[in-house]
Amino acid sequence: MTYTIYGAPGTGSGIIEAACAELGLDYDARDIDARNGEHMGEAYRRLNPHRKMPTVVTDHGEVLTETVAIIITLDERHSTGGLLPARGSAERAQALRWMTFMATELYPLVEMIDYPERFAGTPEAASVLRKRAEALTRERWLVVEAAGSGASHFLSSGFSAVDLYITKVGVWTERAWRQAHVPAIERIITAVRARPALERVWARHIPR
Ligand SMILES: N[C@@H](CCC(=O)N[C@@H](CS)C(=O)NCC(=O)O)C(=O)O
Repeated sequence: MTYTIYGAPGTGSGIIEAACAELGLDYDARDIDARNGEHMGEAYRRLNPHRKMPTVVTDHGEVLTETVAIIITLDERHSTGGLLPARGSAERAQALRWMTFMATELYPLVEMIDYPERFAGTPEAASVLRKRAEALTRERWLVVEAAGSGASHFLSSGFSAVDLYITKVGVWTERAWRQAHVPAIERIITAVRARPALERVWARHIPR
């Protein structure tokens, strides 16, 4: 099985490339020219009507979107890979809880920071909204910080896809702020960036 991952360097498609790399799966990262709006074009819309990245297409032609759903699907289909704790376990419940928190409470703020004009009627309102979204992002990272194990992985049971999620979404918040205010998150990011299986992914997705 080869997974085709549509995305772009620096975007959330890095989470899925990292998940595939950790599982040792074949994947083909297809970069979209997002800076020039290729994801807004007709060809990509036919693939993903919501026009967000990533979109994953399987060999069978299945289309998968939504980072958390893709991670859970990969884990279900390749459960020996250790992406998530065992089904039904308390640790898995916490993994799903906190990945969903990041996907629904943190990730959407990125769109408000990057494209405030989509949500606000005037340039002034857009500027206020962006600042508010930046402040809320920091507040919500503090919530994640307090919930983790404190070690270099979020779950007390060890490395999981939660750490991949934290790393990719976390690097969108300023490093100096992370170092000063969320040291446990920073420890996770450092550890995940050093994982040998992920070297190729981070070289594309996280600028030094
Ligand atoms: N809920 C989606 C969010 C995906 C998302 O917002 N992706 C960003 C890139 S990191 C995107 O496609 N942005 C393009 C845009 O908003 O125009 C997921 O979890 O996959």
